[in-house]
Amino acid sequence: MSPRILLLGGTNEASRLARLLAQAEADAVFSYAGRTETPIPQPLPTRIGGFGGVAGLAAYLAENAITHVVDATHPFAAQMSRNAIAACGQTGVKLLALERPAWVPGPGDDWRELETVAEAAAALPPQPARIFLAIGRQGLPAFATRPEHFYLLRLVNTPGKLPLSHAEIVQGRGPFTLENDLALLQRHRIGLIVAKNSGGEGGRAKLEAAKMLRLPVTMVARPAIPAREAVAEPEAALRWLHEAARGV
Ligand code: 3Y8
Ligand code: NAP
Repeated sequence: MSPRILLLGGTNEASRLARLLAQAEADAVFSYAGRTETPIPQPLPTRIGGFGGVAGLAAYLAENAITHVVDATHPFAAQMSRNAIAACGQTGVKLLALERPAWVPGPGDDWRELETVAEAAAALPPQPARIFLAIGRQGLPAFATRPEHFYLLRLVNTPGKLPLSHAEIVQGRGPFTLENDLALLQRHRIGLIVAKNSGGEGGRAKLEAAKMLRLPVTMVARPAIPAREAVAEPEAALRWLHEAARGV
């Protein structure tokens, strides 16, 4: 029986795998959480919204006769990944993570690596600074305790009320370019960047720009996710699915 695939998306790699699966005319469904107003359309049948925890995901797998799950969610989407491990464990559905490697500092990078967003807020400099808070929307409340700084925020959708008083928002979905991020940092006279160690190419430009402008970066480490079979490239995930189709 050919695999019926659930692809948990929301990253550049997930979109690349979706194109490969569509070209292969695979029996696959793409899944978004529904975090943004108009997510990029995908070349696969797409569902949007949570499943309802582990039980909801297990039920979805059974009701849709899913045989293989590829978790290509973002490294900070740890709850979704934990739920996928649990639900696939309960139902016997095969699970593969498509997860890009973390960024590592190189020559010329001035990084301070911290474990959590809260630690990053606590570690901000004592004197007022102009900070590019490039972590999206969900982590912002941690910085409400540091109102003395100016924050430049880049958000996919402009939200309602912000927990930060001294802040300016630019709207952006990414992938971002070096030219764009250099201009952004210079235009807003940024002195420090706070980023999540997401890996991949879509959010890397700000780090290249920081290196060129000799700006320090506070890098927040990924949350821990329990061990699971994983590959780093969409092509390897496709090979895994082809082998599954041959029953190997
Ligand atoms: C809803 C789907 C693709 C996917 C593109 C990648 C690249 C551009 C870089 C900065 C950092 C940030 C943020 C970011 C990047 C890609 C990728 C990536 C970072 C979309 C998307 C969805 C989301 C959700 C959104 C979060 C937010 C995080 C913005 C679509 C565009 C900061 C993460 O307002 C909100 O609630 C937004 C929430 C989760 C993190 C946060 O906590 O706020 N992504 N991002 C997905 C869903 O509903 O399931 O709208 O089209 C996807 C992408 N975002 O197909 O090429 O592969 O990483 N996304 C971070 O990495 O730090 C921006 O500005 O420099
Ligand atoms: P999360 O905190 O790990 O997940 C919270 C809940 O959101 C999950 O328990 C699940 O709800 C639902 N969910 C998450 N991803 C889903 C998906 N792809 N399909 C269906 N439901 C999903 O997730 P998050 O960090 O908010 O990320 C949400 C989405 O944004 C993911 O697709 C992720 O790939 C993408 N994204 C996140 C980041 C980031 O920085 N966190 C960056 C770029 C893209 P139920 O429990 O109800 O099933």
